Amino acid sequence: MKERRVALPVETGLEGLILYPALLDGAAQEALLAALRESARKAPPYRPRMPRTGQPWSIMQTNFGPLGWVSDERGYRYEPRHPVTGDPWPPIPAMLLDLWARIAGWPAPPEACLVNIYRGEKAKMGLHQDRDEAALDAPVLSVSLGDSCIFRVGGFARGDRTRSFRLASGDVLVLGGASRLRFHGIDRIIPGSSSLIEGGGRLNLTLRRVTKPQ
Ligand code: MD6
Ligand code: FE
Repeated sequence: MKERRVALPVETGLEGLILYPALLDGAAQEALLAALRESARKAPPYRPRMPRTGQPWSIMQTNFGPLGWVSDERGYRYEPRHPVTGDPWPPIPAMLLDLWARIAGWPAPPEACLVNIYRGEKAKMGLHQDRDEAALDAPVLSVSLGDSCIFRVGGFARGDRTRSFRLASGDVLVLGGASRLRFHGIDRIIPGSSSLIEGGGRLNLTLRRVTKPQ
């Protein structure tokens, strides 16, 4: 995948939380979007539900890779198959595996690529920790496409002080090291901030190592 030659990480002030603004240029964003659309034909987006209550989320999701992260009445977990079609998830697109190899600083490939799909003004994601992975020493690498969002990050307890910043199309965020278990979430999407996705909206891809490498 073609990326900007100079991709300097921005100091976020939080150790292990690294932002690469516009790491993917316009052409790379278009190419990635095309690859995602192709793969998503085999793994159609579905609406996850909250554990216990079954309340539907405001966003849609799908996954690529040997494992996919799912949420429903039975809880949060990784599954090898799509909850609606019952098929294995399609492979993680090669350009995302390349990005992981270059940026994650982790010796084994990712096993899961969770796709979050935000459409409309009500789409958001509450404060959460990513902690369903056995390989908690591996970072989570996130790629944003389409409309910008307000990303909020806090501490290690839900009530800790938080701060927020924007994530724009092509930005890559690494949540690792001392920040791996920080609470974080998406307050809202900023409509009309990108023309990448027809009709607006935002996609976020999170690449994760789930199992500990042998
Ligand atoms: C999102 N991102 O950007 C949601 N998790 O739509 C996440 O939950 C996230 O951006 C772990 C690491 C990076 C992230
Ligand atoms: Fe997360």
